Amino acid sequence: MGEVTGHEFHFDAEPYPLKFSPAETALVVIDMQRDFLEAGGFGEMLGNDVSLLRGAIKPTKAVLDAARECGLLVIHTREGHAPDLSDAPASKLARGNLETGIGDEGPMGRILIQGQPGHDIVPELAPAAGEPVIDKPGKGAFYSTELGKLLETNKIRTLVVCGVTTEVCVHTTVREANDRGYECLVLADCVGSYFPEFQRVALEMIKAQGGIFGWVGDSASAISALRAATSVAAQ
Ligand code: C5J
Repeated sequence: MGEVTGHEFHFDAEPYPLKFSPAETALVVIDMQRDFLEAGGFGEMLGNDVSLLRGAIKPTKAVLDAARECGLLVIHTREGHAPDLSDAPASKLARGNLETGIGDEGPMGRILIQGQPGHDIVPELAPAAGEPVIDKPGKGAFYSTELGKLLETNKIRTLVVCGVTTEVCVHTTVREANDRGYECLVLADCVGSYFPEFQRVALEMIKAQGGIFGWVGDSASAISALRAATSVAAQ
């Protein structure tokens, strides 16, 4: 496949189309982990309806396939901590006054601990060989990780963002990215929240005021833009 430098493509998005160059674009899939998305995991244990998050799996898989086909850098993140919890602030461990919380034995192993079954990415969206997986102790994917360096090394300017949850780790990461100069496109059907009202408002907030910290699109229009880029590259 040829390189698509010199061509500019655009994603249909709100508040206006977002120009991108595939060589400078990465797909970032945030925290699609079993503990958040699967029945019997930590999220459900806390009383959440995981079906509200699971709806994002299928469109995200379709975007993942199109991004891989187009040769985009694909990055996955996971929220979690070292087994000794040395990277977990006391405030995070105490938050919620939970009887069973981070680091405790939960329904899918120790909750949000690296290497435990619940910390894994759901099998439908498993990283392909060579795709970077960023382990992050916070809500934002830049805090205390190598993500910034990875994007700089690969000369990335645009991030296409999928993942969970919309108002927490997706928002925090997009805000961090925006302040670092990245253009972020959040795909509405590829992100999910346990709270339908938060999902709606979180997406509104991103694109308000002329795209105050990003753009909002959907999987169908992102896939069509990626396919256009892929077909130019194949010529
Ligand atoms: C994420 C959370 N990934 N809601 N975590 O959003 O605690």
